[in-house]
Amino acid sequence: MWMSTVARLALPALQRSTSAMTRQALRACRRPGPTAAPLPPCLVSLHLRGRHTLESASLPVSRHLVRHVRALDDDRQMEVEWEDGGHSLYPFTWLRDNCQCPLCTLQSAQARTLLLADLDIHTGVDVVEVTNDNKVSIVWPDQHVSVFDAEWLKKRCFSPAARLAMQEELFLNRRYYWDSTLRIPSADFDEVLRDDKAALAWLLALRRVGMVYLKGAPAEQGQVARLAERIGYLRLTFYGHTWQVQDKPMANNVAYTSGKLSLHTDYPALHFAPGVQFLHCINQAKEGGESEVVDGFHMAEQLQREDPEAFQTLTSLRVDFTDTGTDYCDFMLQSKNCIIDVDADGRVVKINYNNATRDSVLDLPLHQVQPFYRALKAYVDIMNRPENVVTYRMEPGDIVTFDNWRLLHGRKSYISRPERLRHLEGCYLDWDEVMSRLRILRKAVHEDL
Ligand code: OGA
Ligand code: NM2
Ligand code: ZN
Ligand code: ZN
Repeated sequence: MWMSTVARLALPALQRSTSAMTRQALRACRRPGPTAAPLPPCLVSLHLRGRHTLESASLPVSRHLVRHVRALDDDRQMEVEWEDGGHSLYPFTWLRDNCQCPLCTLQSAQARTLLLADLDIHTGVDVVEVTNDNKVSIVWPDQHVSVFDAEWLKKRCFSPAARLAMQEELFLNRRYYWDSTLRIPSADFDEVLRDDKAALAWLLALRRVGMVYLKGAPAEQGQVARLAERIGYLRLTFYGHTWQVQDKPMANNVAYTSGKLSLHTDYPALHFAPGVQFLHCINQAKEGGESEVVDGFHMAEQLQREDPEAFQTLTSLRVDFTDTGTDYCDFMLQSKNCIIDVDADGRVVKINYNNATRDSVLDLPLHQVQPFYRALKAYVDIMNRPENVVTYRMEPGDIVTFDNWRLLHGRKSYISRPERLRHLEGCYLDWDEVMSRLRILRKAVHEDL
């Protein structure tokens, strides 16, 4: 059913705008819908929801025809007039820099061989014209010739709308924020390993929603590594390639006890914390050990609205984190991170917070200490509101995959029984590798359609 419906359902979406797709997928996550019977109510199957996530995988297919080109010599730009009446402007310098000919590009690597030393950033043009196969040809003053594909040019249009569309296609930065009413997207472990469409739906939801639940994995070690290999490679840390979350004597981390873990992101003691985390339940405790998650980006947005001063504090003050011990090898980490990282445009991009590894060294002037605690408390109080927290209980064979830059996760304390040890196996990946696989899968699925 999945295989047959996906093409039919996804193709009409190619005409729809990205924002419409985004809204639809957002609704899909919040709205209760028809779910497969065996799933707990907090999970929503990606089989049924797949079309919503796959829609955002759609790549534009329309063919853009060039009506006319002309050189605007005074501005050193080339203007393209499209058949639909639209116009695009391309600076001469950029066009010369991005000549696609075999002299300027190593075709086998799709990489530039033209040296910046050899680029005249004040170049003019001799001739610009449309070829009869819908390409744009430019003859440069030194008689070098560049030929540009119309579709290639269209995608690289410098208008704000085109740039926005291109960046969204590349990075999928638009997220769906959620609260306790989230029905966690879920998929079948084997299907994600086997089927490209299922894998794509998984990674799209992981990016958009921040979390996907996989069911049906064997309850034995090695499964998170298989899943990481489906993407590329995992991220090695001092806790090993994969790591065993168990109640251990002389634990080198609070996670390796039976105690409660308050909402946290993993590894703020690193300046570049792992972007993605997989946790596989091999054995669950009889009493306790339930999991909790919140959408850290959504919580940051709420904090910004309710308490802008606290938001300002947490996005500007750098906090010390520390982690010392021995595992994969011995380690003595120190980091300085803002609790909430924002980009140059003020958008939240990463949460760094684990109360266990927050250092007693606090490199702040005396007068900022109390305001810092007040701000942190305000953020944590918002996170802990019941209307924001999603609670679930992992059972053997379940794997939770989530955005460790965005979600904060925790677990309730549990009663440790040596004869039936609670056991999760985990590993990390980084977003670059996950997004790389997502783009490849999207291209493959798109070409298939
Ligand atoms: C961890 C962690 C969750 C759990 O190991 O960092 O968050 O359920 N574990 O044990
Ligand atoms: N491990 C120990 O920030 C942290 O200490 C998270 C979690 C790998 C499960 C480390
Ligand atoms: Zn060239
Ligand atoms: Zn954790």
